[in-house]
Amino acid sequence: MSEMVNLCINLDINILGKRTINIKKINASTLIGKGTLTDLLEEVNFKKLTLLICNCSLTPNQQRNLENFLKIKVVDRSGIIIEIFAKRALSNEGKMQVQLAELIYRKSRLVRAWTHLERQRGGTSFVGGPGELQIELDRRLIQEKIDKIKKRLKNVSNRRKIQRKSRYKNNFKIFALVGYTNAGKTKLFNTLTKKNQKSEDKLFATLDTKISRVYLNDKLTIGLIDTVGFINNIPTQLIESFKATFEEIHNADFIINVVDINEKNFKEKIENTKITLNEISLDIKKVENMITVYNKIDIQNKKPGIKNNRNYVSALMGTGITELKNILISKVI
Ligand SMILES: Nc1nc2c(ncn2[C@@H]2O[C@H](COP(=O)(O)OP(=O)(O)OP(=O)(O)O)[C@@H](O)[C@H]2O)c(=O)[nH]1
Ligand SMILES: [Mg+2]
Repeated sequence: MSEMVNLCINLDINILGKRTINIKKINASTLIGKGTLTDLLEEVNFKKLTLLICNCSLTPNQQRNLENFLKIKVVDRSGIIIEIFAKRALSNEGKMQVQLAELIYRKSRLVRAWTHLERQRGGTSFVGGPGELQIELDRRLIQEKIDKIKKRLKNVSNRRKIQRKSRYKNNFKIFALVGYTNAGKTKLFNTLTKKNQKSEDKLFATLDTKISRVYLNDKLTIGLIDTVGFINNIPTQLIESFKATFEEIHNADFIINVVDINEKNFKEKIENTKITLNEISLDIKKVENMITVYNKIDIQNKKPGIKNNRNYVSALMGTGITELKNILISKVI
């Protein structure tokens, strides 16, 4: 629940109520049973709610039926995450990838998804969708748009391949930073590369991949990649549309998983990162060889350096970085 609350805060959504509903038997058409649904309707009317967010995956049918019954906009976890990505995308490539995810999400839904585009248009009523005929037309248009964007993204991917080839000519070993959103990947990237990429206390601050050199010592140089962060159960639409971004992770020689040690469930997050890497079909050997970096130790006043085979660092304070560099050196020589 707290993660969903955080996602909502990142979208400036004013949360007026939270509820955990234990579902004994999933209702195929509305997810939750009639009794709970009637209670919800009362709450919606009483509090004059305008949006219901379900922290789970809804089928297009369930979403539509819930909207029709409650007469408010209903959105699921995937919809919310895609919405944040849409808010964050700045580069052309990022925008294209998010738009593709949105279109794939919308294609299967009879109702219009709750997208940033809709809000920009200044629409006041999110209730219901267009008539059936209009929906068919929309679907065809959506498919056409999907095909178009996919084609353009293919060009991006080809361009990336050429860039990567020239990198290999330089005989560079490449390390990719991965891990949960907000773990401090970009901060660590900045510390190691002496760059100044935007590192902020918000979810999915980074959507675009950056690569830069790290001088490990007088002789050794590596390439370091900073990329989009993960979250538990990334919507499949995003995985599909961020292919070009994930290709960079595939082409890295080594993976560094950045973990915020202050998170209560940081161990779970390490596992979730591994699951996501499997979902994007990363070579299992690279996952097994992954270097895990425990970041933000300054908050707990923990000692930097290596203890029990763990790298403790503070990307913010720059502590534990020499030890981490030594680990990276040991991987490349
Ligand atoms: N106290 C402390 N804060 C840190 C440290 N590293 C990063 N942060 C802060 O944590 C927040 C997130 O850092 P980012 O570097 O943007 O995290 P990220 O993993 O790149 O996040 P995404 O791009 O969203 O995936 C920022 O406010 C950073 O200043 C650290 O070592 N100590
Ligand atoms: Mg980042």
